Amino acid sequence: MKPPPHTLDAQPFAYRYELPHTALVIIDMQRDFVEPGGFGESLGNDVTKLQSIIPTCQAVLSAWRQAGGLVVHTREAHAPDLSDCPPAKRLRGEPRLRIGDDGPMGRILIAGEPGHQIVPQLAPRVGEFVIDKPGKGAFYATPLHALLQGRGITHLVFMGVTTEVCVQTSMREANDRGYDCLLVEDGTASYFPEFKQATLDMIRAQGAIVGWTSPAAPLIESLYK
Ligand code: C5J
Repeated sequence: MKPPPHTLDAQPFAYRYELPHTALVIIDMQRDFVEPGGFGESLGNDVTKLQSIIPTCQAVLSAWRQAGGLVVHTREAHAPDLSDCPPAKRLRGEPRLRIGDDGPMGRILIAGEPGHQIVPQLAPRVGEFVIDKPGKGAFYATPLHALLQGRGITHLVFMGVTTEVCVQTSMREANDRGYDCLLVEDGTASYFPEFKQATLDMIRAQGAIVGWTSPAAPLIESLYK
């Protein structure tokens, strides 16, 4: 028999999902964005704004794991020879450190370096998927869509950083591929709080044009119903 769908209060209206067909996607909770000395800080950002969501992300991840849901972690990453990093991305602006430069946590945003790792509080477990992505979106030049399709996934719950860059891009990519997406409001952060707020508003406007949003608490509660 099919398990009953979970329902939670969300904006702009209730979000319904079936756990076996839903994946939790945690975007780019990497040391390079969240810890001092990484790419985020080299661009002049205050990384403490991103650190503040770690406890909420841990609570959702723990409940999701306990319920037996599929977990996907993404990391923004480039090959050591930078063959997948367009010059337009590497050379833009005047950062203190560019992608591929040596920093306090190894080469900035390069696969396998310490800064590329997910923060220890949210470290992936065996059996969870870890997707390295060269772009902002989790679907561009990655196997994510095929992987989700292979497992019958139709719904995605998003957390991570940064709200208006990699999270929003990934949600829009997912929406165009037919997934029903929920963004956990207190499980996502931006270096610019006003951009986070604008993104939440944009996503759920016009009858959930990109998807739904809700705080973590109702999502966690729905997992136990
Ligand atoms: C950025 C991201 N901000 N993970 N990456 O360049 O949002």
